[in-house]
Amino acid sequence: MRTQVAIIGSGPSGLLLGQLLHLAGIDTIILERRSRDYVLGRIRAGVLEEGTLNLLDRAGVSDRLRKEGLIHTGFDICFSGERHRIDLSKLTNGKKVVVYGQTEITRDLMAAREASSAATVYEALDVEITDFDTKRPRVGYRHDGQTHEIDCDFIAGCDGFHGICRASVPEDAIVTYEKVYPFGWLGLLSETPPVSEELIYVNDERGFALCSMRSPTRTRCYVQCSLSDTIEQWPDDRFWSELKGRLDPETAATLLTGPAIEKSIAPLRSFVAEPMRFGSLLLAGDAAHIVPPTGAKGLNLAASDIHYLSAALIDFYASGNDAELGEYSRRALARIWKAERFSWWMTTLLHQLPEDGDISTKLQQAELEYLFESRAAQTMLAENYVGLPY
Ligand code: RFL
Ligand code: PHB
Repeated sequence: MRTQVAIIGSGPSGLLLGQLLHLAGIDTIILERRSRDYVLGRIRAGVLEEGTLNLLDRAGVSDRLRKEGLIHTGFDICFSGERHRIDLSKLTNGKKVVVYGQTEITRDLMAAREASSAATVYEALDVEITDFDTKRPRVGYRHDGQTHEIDCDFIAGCDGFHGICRASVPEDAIVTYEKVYPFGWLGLLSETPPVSEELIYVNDERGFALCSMRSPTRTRCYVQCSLSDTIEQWPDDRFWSELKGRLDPETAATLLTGPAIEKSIAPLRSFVAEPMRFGSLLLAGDAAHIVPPTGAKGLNLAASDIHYLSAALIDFYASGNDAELGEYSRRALARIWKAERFSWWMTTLLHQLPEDGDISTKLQQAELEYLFESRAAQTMLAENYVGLPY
């Protein structure tokens, strides 16, 4: 088999790259280890920056998003029993974010791909990439009990944090930076109306909490939990009473609870791999970097990588020279590090960090008080939350 760009992974990065390249007349094959339903069943991100929305417009997959997405012009931070609103639009000249689940974006992108003639292989096993230090890289995999091989010009490593693409790069060619946080997020999705029209981020002595949503009838909430906790230790009742305990009493009193449709624990990590290009192999999204979810940046960073990468590949096929591809890693990383900083800052501001001692509690309190008093501090938060320019 032969294609121009072999894309490994059908998460948002791989699907969006496939769609933008398809619109530019570039041939791709997507190889995905899991089934289509498994990919659609993963509940993850919910908050989209304007840059991500514009890119989805350009990809021609935003009809439903523009109809059903919930426009948010601010959010609350709850601290010491009081809610403080961060007015994103006022602080950023009218910018906003849109709440629309990653699952729905994935569904829209999959539908667009199925409507095109582009190939996707689900349940592609033992994917292996070779010769990416040459101009004729190859990808091998197993499907339906048979082995297959693809010859291509480029391999796009969109296979997430645990994928094989980054892991295939020789150790001496890559530098990684990592911080693992000593706590996790327990997330619960339920068919209940959100407690508030906007998101509420909570810093409480019992730990961080977040009240988010997927629609006017669907709630997504998180509580900071211990890394050793298991889902079995968190029946729905315990989750809801813990969340209520972390919210201010007025909000807690209006919280409607219901059975979990989905519940999962996610570890928190900051991670960057440099560079993002190794000859004919190009990494994008979670394959190259991870942010803790507090700043709602993971999916948005995947989208901005694809903005730079798709433009560089399209330029390569139009001009025949790879100058733009040579700039991909530098351009993407400049934005990635700023999002890493912001996500680390939001995480440190809002979680309980007992291992850092009492001083961290006092510093956090001072930082939050300064934030609530200072328009300059709120502007820093708002312009990062709505997304820095591409
Ligand atoms: P994905 O989505 O992990 O997709 C990678 C795909 O590659 C496949 N794969 C392989 N395929 C073939 N061969 C192999 N060897 C393979 N190994 C893996 C996988 O099955 C998968 O389908 O990476 P991608 O596309 O880069 O997208 C990244 C985003 O999914 C991620 O950054 C966000 O979900 C992060 N995130 C959030 N981001 C936001 O922008 N806003 C948010 O509000 C937000 N909230 C979150 C989040 C992530 C969370 N978790 C659980 C990690 C909330 C949570 C709880
Ligand atoms: C979500 O709705 O899943 C969500 C929202 C905001 C975040 C993280 C996750 O910061």
